[in-house]
Amino acid sequence: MNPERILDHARRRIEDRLRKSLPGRGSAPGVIVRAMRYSVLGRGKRIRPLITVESCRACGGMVSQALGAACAIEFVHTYSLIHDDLPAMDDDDTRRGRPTSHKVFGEAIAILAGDALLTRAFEVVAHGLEPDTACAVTAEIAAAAGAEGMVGGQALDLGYARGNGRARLINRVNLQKTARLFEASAKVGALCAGAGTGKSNALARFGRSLGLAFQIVDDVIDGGGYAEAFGRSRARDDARDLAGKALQELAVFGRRAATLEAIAEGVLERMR
Ligand code: GRG
Repeated sequence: MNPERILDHARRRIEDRLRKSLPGRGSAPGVIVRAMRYSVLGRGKRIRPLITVESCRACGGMVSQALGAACAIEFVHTYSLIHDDLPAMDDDDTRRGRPTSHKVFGEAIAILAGDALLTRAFEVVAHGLEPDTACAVTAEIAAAAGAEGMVGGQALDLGYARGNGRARLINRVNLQKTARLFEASAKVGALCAGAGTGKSNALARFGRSLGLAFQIVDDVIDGGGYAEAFGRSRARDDARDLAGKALQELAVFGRRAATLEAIAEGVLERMR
């Protein structure tokens, strides 16, 4: 099978597991269940969970070993999107091609749906993995999502930064807000496969560089952030360099990393 077909197949398995990992109707107040399902089951690219399952395969594991953790990461990502869209943050009306959660369910329910997704993520990890793996995966996802990761990056992005030059600040925001969760996505795949530290660290570096490239590409498409600060041309070059750096980390995995290579190439493809 070529990498694109493997990724299509993995994406279908992720969609299926996401659906099954969300609370069902009747298990919680209906409006919370509907709001959680509405945001997660929208049209997301699923790049983070794909990185997780393919990192697991690159280390010799099977997709099934990493599916639960991959869904947990997508839940954390979706929670961050719901909260980012709120009037107190970016105040966005649309997300994934349809009205944002707070436009449909109101602000209070959007906040609670985000909270419930964040906690569901850790429930899925706790129930789906061996205790030692669950513990390591929990620590990695929590660190990437918390104050030293995504939440801190968001705070910096909202203007709560001190003593940083503009360039340094943008790089820090991109690292914490976006790249840390990519790094965790790759590392968690390695953990689920039971990989040693050499492979796990190589994948973490792959995820971090790819996450930085992903954010710059996003800024090139939107014309904001990195592209606004440094100009589109430099932003494009830097995104290519970072994706190249990510690809170099895959050399030790040989053909087993062909789908991760395709994911990295797909990130650059978005800016063409
Ligand atoms: C509210 C704690 C908190 C954090 C918010 C993720 C985030 C931090 C904000 C979202 C806005 C933004 C531009 C984030 C940078 C990362 C990014 C490009 C997110 C969008 O990810 P995609 O393109 O989205 O993978 P889909 O919908 O495809 O999953």
